[in-house]
Amino acid sequence: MRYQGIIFDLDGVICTTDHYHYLAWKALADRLGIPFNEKDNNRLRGVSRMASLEIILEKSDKTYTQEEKEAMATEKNDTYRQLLHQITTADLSQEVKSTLDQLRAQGCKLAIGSASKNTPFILERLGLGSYFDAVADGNCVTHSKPDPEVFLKAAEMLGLSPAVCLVVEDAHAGVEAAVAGGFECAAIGDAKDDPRATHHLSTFSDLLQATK
Ligand code: B16
Ligand code: MG
Repeated sequence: MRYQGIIFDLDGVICTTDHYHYLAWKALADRLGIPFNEKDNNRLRGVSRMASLEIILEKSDKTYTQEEKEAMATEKNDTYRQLLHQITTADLSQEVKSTLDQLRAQGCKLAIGSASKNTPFILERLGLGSYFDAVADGNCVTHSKPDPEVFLKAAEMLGLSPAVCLVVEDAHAGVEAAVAGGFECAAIGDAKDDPRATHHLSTFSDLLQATK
């Protein structure tokens, strides 16, 4: 086994909550009269809630106070949390669960490294509430991706150095964070062709080959 630990991004890697993020930001943007489409949404991958809001407001001709921005972020999160209630254990794909189980059976420690403050709730909905050996998320970091803090925290929780861990990411900001932290990275989805990644996964189960 090439790695002792694997740190997974959540949104866009373990599950497809990225579409719910899009719907919730879209509802806010529509209300504010700001253009926002799926392509704009790709810029928000792996980016923290407040940083995402700043990106959306780039297309607004109004300026808002910090208080107004915080109210907007709360409005988006309330919509997002409502949508998250639709998630059930059926939203965890068989491919993802079986790949995780096989990696664990090979002796690999498994962790989450996500920017999302909703990570515990999402893992619970997916039936993965106590599955991972460590969970580092938006609640325990002060710097968001592309800063490596969340992955360094996850590695520390696993008791492993970055050199023996692999990070799996769907966001360019996440690939950048992994490399900055001294991790090798497997890129999937939107970030699949990122040249900074060591492995380029067409599908989640390609990890079994990449980690051999
Ligand atoms: P929340 P990840 C990230 O999750 C999402 O990709 C990003 O779109 C979101 O803004 C961020 O979490 C914060 O999420 O508002 O739930 O705290 O990809 O790092 O798992
Ligand atoms: Mg992601």
